[in-house]
Formats: sequence, C-alpha cells, structure tokens
Amino acid sequence: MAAKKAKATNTVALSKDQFKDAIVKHLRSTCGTDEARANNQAWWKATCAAVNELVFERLTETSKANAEKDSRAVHYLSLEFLMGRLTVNNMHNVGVFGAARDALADLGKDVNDICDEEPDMALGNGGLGRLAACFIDSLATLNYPAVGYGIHYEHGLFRQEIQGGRQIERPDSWREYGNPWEICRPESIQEVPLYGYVETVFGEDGKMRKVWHAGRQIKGVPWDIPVVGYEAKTVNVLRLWESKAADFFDWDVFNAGGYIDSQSEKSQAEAVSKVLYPNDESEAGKELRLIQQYFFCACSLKDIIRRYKRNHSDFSQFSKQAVIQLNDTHPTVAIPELMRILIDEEGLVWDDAWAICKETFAYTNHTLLPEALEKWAVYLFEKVLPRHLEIIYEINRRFLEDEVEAKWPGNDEMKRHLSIIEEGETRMVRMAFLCVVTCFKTNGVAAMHSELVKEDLFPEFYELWPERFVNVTNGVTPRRWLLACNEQLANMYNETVGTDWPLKLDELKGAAKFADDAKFQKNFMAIKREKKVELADKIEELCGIKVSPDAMFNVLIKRLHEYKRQHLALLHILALYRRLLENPDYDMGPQVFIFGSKAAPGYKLAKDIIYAINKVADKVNNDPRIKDKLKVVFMPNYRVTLAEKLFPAGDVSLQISTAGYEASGTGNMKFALNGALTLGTMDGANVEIREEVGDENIFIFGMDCDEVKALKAAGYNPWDYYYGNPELKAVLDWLETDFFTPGAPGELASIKHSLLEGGDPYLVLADFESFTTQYTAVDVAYRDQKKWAKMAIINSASVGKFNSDRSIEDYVDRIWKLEKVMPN
Ligand code: H53
Repeated sequence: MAAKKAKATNTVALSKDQFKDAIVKHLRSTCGTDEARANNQAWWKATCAAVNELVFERLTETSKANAEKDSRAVHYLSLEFLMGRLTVNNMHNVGVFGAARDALADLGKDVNDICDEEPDMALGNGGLGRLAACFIDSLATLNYPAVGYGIHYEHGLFRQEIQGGRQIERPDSWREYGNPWEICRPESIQEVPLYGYVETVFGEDGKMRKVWHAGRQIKGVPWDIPVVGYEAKTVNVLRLWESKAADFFDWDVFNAGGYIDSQSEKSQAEAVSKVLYPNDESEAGKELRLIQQYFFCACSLKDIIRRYKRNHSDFSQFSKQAVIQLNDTHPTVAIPELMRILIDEEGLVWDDAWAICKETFAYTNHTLLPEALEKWAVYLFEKVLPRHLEIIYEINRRFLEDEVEAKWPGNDEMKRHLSIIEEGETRMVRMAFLCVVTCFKTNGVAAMHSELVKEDLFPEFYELWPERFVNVTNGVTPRRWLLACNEQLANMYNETVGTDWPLKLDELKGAAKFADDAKFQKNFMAIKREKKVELADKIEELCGIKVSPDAMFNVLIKRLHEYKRQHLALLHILALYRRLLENPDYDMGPQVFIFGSKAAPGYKLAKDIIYAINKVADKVNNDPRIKDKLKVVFMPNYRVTLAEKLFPAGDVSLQISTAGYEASGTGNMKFALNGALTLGTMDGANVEIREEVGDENIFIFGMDCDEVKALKAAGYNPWDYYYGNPELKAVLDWLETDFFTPGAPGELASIKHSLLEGGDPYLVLADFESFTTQYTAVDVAYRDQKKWAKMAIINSASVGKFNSDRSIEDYVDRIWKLEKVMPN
C-alpha cells in the first residue's frame, strides 16, 4: 500500500520553502560547502542545523521558564541512555518532518539517505538504557522540569561484526566526525576528587570535622543534548559528562624531558569517560567502573546544588526542589556523596543531612538477578573514596542499631543479613541495600516484578517500610516506536482515530472496533507486508539471505542472556528442521526466525549461542530438501536503528524468558504496538500485555513463576526431560555432531552441556515441549489470515497502557510529585 500523506499531527513550524532556505544557508555557513559540492554528511549536518534553529530556541525558553518558576525538578541519574538516532525523531517532534522531507526532495535529496548518515548514539546496553531514553522523551513531552544526567562516553556499545559465524567486537565511534545535536557547556565544568585519605580535625569551637585530602582531581565537562518533547513546547536537557585532566599541567615533568609522563595524567583522566562497559545485567566490579559511577554522580550533584543555590541560601528547601531518581544501583554512590557535601562542605549536622537525603533519593530496581545486584569490595571503596566508605559505615551503624534493633531486638543474625556491609573473605558494600535504606521510594518496573521485589528480594525491608515500595510499569514512547518507525501504520491511525494518539495512546482503542472489518484488515495486513518487504530487502543486503515476506516472521531481538533463552528458540528451530527432514509433507506454513542480539564480550556461552544460531542458519538456509519452508537469520549489530526496522515487520514477538527473570521487557510492548502477536511466558510485562489484549490474542506457554519456584525447590533434573522427550534428546545430541560444523564436531556442544551437566539454571528443557506445542498453535492461527489480522489489530489497538507518558505520570503521582511548567 502506498503511504498516504500524513495529516498534520502537530504545528508545522517551518514551511517547505523556509526549510529549503535554511538547509542551503547552513550548507554554506555551517558546513563550509554548497549544494553542488556537499556530500551526504554535510547535507545531514545542514539539515540538523536547520532543525536546531527551532530546537535551541525552545531549549532556551524552557530553561528560562524553569528558572523563573523555580520549580521542583526530577534529576534522572543513569549510567546509560540508549538514544539511537535523533534527527528523524526531533523533526517529528518539532513538527517539521514533512517540510524537511519535501525540502530535501526539492533539493534532489532523499530524507532517508540523509538521515542514514547519523550514527546511533549507543550510550547504553539494552532495556535499561533505552527506557531512560523513552523516559526523558516523555518528560519533555509532558512539560515536566527534568534533567537527565549521564556519561559522555567517547565509545558507546561496541559494533558487532559476524565473522565465520562468531561475534567480533569493534569500537563504536559515534562522534568521530562531530555531532550536531550536542552543545559543550564549559561554563559549567566541575572538578571531582578521587583517592587520598581522610583527616580528622578539630576546629576552634572544639567541633570535629573530617577533611578528605584527595590524591587526584579530574574535570567533568558537560555536553548538553536537547530532548525535544512532542510538539516541542518543552525542550529539556540530557547532560552528559566528559572526563578531562584537571587544569594543571605537570611542568616539572615536562621540562625535565618527561613529556610522555606528563601525558599519562591526561590519558588516565580521559579513560574515565572513554568507553561504556558492555555488560548488561552483570556487574563488572572494576575500579574504573566505580570511578565512572562516582565521577558522573559527583558532577551531577554539584550541578544540581549550583542551580539550587541560585535561589536559596540554605538547604532547608533542597528536597522540595530536587528529586533524584537512581536508575538501578549504578548511581548509588550519589547518596554518600550528598551526605559528604552537606556535612563536610556545607556544615550540616548528620541528622539534618540524612533527613535531606532520605527525602531526595528514589530508586528503581530493574532486576532480581543476583549477578546484576552490585556489590563493591570494601578495600576498593577505601582506596578510591575513603570518606564515602566512612559515611556508608555510619549509615549502616545507625540503621542496624536503631531500626533493625527496634524491629528485631537482639537478633544478630538479622543484623548480619540486612547489613549494608556483607561480611566474608572479601567484605563487600551491598549497593541495593544502601538504596533501600536511604530512598523514600523503591520501585519495580512491572506489576509482577514489583511483587517479587517485595516478596523475594527485599522481604525484611518491605516488613520494615511497606509504604516505600511501589510499582511503575515500564512504557515506550509512541513517537519513536510507532509514529517515526511505522509511518504507514501511523497514517492509518491518523485516519481512523484522529491525530491525538501520539500523546494519548489509549485512543488507538478506537481502531479495535474495526478489527473484524474486512477492508480495515486488508489495509492493516498490507502495511505489515510492506514493512516485511522492507525488512526482507535489508536482510538480503546485510546477510545475503533471501526470505519471503509471505512467511511468518518470528522475531527474537534483545541482549543475549541464558535467562532470555535464545537457545530455547534454537532447539525449537532444530526440532522443526528435523520434522521437515523426516517428513517432507510436514504440515507447517513457511517460517522465518530472525535474531538480533549482542553478547557481552566476556560471556562465553552467550557467544557460543550466537555462533550456533549462525551455523544452524547456514545449514538450514541452504538445504534444498526443506524447500525454503524454514529460514534462520541472525542480523548483525542489533541496535536502535535496526530495531526500528524489525519491530514493524514482526508477526510473532518471541518473549520467552524463564518466568520470574525478566523484570519487564519493553521490546514486547513495541512489537504489540506494531501489530505482532506475543508468543511468551508469564513473565515481566507479558503478564500485563495479556491483561490488555485478552487471553485469546496472545500465546502463553511454559511454567509460571510459582511453578518455576516449585520445580527448583523440588530439585530440577534436566536429564528427566532429556530422556523423557525423544525429539528434545535428538536435537540436543545433534549439537554434539559435526552436522552443523562439518569437520569440527563438538563446536556447538557447550550449549548441550550447559543444559545437562550445567544443570540448566533457566529451565530451558522443562519449557521446551510447551513451547513447541504452543508454536504449532501460532502457526495454525497465522494461516487463517483473517483471524490473524483481527488479533494483530486488537494487539496494536489495546496497548495504550504501555505509553511511557503513562509511566511518567505514574512516577509523578507515586514518587516525584512534579508540576508541569509551560515555557512561553
Ligand atoms: O531493564 C529493563 C527491563 C528488563 C531488564 C533491564 C535491565 C537492563 O537492561 C540492565 C540491567 C538491569 O538490571 C536490568 O532486564 O526486563 O525491561 C528496563 O526496566
């Protein structure tokens, strides 16, 4: 179906001709070239500069309005912001996408080619970082005063290449040739101390003070990225800190001929913001990572306090003016840092400083996985942040002696159990405990997850302070994940339910009444097919694999982790392949499985799974016996920009984590919004998606969380499943042969071993049969295209709840208590 022209969904701030003039002007004045000589890179930068004329004006108006009103603001501290590209999104939000596209067309340029010049801003690993990006989009859209704080990594998440089926990591240099969206703010540079020792001094008044003599200083240089709200009333700021050597130069070393040595200070300082740690959901435990965390927290707090002090002479109003959201435990060190500033630098007494901290910080928990719950070795803290360790000890002493003692008198075991300091061979600081002890709210990210946070993760803390625990179910921005990435469906909705849905996603509900309408179904499915054709072209271009857009597209895109169970999908593919080989008439519609996933570079089994997927793909895709009924694709370098092509093209959204392990998931929401049906477990936000779309429009399989717990408690034995299911046994044994790796038997055996000798910690074998059975039901349903269309429409129309604007309103209501500020 040809894309219908978008109705004006928001104010067009520039006409096509004005936009054309602006681009041409910037080609010359900003890029130093002209229409005849410019390459696409220059066209892109000139286009951004034209958009920025509007963006920067709104940015200034927003900061003026916030300063004038002196309004309460949220400060979202996050080590990750997975922004992706900004150009198309910003053009949509400013309301000039159509004008820009037409202006570029008049100038002989295709808007997509020009926007393809933009590298992804991949300053995050996966779900947590992308959530932060959606949240700042929603905060700006809803006109809430907010600042995102993070690190200006020189290198974002590695670029993934696949060589011989294996993942190879390459550096990501997203700003090598300049980035038109960021503004350096040297006027707001901060200095951050590190290392050294703490001295106890007594003043003339006889009062004791602590003085931290730092061993080193580094400089934090802020870069501001404008965050453009939809319809661009508000443009907030994402402030990212770059580390630099502090402003002194070791002239002695230099003059003595040690030029190289004098550079080492510089390169050590710059190492702090050099690269994003590529581990999703597992802590690195490395000194540099702790320094990264402290660096951005210290810079951000100084920035917050500087702004506060413009209008206030003491700290009595601080927690009324500022709320600080800790995105996971990564920014926890902000807590002892604020205590340190208030006590050591501002002269407050402990109780007053503590009261302020307790009213200022709130904490979001994103995972129950033990390996993701950060702990720092005490000796490392002592070395890098000696004063902070003292403060943590004192917070812990008061907590144990006052609150735990009051609740469980004389119970030393409980004190040991709840202590922020874990005893053992290496004493550790439990960062999540420090968060819960301090923060006025702790939230989980989906209804089920928030229950598990209370019941399983922090049960005693919940007993102490039940009122502190809340749920805020995650969401995704419909501007990026429907309006911008699926223009065709967006236009269809504009015509069906009007143009307010990018702000009020619940309005899509109005389309559900057409779920049975033949014409509507036809148009809806035609759009899906168009998106599948686009993806099929991309697959051929990137992977050299031909897939038919008429096949059912099963998509599994997320970070690679055992709990996400990509290997369950792989075993299932092997089972289908076997069935086809054994019975060429095996009744199954044509199937394509599409994977996209990065593995942490040090996660051996995850990398082995990628290799296995690629090796199985090689074999399956080139086996004439199965007559193209099954295809397997691994798309390299999965990232936001690729995701924007994959979500609109999926028929089946694979959400197959072990129940109880995926805190929420957000890809599940993006798929449903774009009309894919979920084949998933009762995990994370799948549970709430089911509530919204109805049991008859989702395919649930596998054990639920209680069953998982019960099986584990009873003593799970994967061998029972291996011997109990001949098909499962056959596919596992297949992995040990050289069928997929000719001449190299055993190359894929690590997967089998992890599932048998390794004990199968995520119950892949236990859920295998249920998965294959439910998959057959999906295949049957897909072949009834009318029925499928109806279910797909209902999915897309029913997931208004998962708008990140709703998440933000929940945060405001339950935690942040903000008021909107309308810039002029
Ligand atoms: O956070 C997402 C959730 C998802 C969860 C993810 C996450 C990370 O991406 C990284 C670390 C971490 O602790 C959790 O796995 O389920 O949707 C946003 O809340």
